[in-house]
Amino acid sequence: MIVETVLAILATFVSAFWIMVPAYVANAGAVPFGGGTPVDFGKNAKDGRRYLGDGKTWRGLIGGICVGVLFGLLQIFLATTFHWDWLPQHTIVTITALATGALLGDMVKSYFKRRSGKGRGEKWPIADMYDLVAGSLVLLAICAWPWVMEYITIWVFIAILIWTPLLHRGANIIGYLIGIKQVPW
Ligand code: CTP
Ligand code: MG
Ligand code: K
Repeated sequence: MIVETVLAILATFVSAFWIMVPAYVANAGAVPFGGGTPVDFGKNAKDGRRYLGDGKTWRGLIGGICVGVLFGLLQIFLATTFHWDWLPQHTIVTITALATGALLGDMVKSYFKRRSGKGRGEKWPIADMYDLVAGSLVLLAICAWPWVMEYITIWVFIAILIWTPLLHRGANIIGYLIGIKQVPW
């Protein structure tokens, strides 16, 4: 009984992580690729502040999506080769939606962050990490609703909410230490 419960909880956390790998990798992958032309081409909105700011670049966007999808392809390869049938079975559609949605959510976040007067890289606690969760899951729901219904239970969703701050904190500290991120958050 206790063993089964522990295994079920573990499986929930592993499934949540497995689902989110393309999104987490895309988000982190944008950092080393970042630089060059900003997505908003340096333009200001009517309030005189940038639409998105210099932290959102085409290279980061495209590069991040590509590594996210690449990791997703690796997951599909591993799951099919080794018959990891108990894990959520990713498809080309789910990994692409998750990777793309993560970075679209991040840009929507930056749009509102600029409107609220916060500068590039300035801390904006909850929004700075759940932007990628909201973006990736919304796009996933749009592109693969039956898949979401099959794999994302309320418990998996809660596990995603728990994983996110842990991984976000860890990844940002690593990025800061190896010098590809300006601030440790
Ligand atoms: N990055 C990028 N393009 C993106 C997303 C991120 O080039 N679409 C790069 C930028 O170099 C950015 C870094 O990854 O500075 C960290 O990403 P993030 O924390 O999302 O951006 P911030 O610099 O904090 O900008 P903002 O305040 O707009 O969130
Ligand atoms: Mg930031
Ligand atoms: K972010």
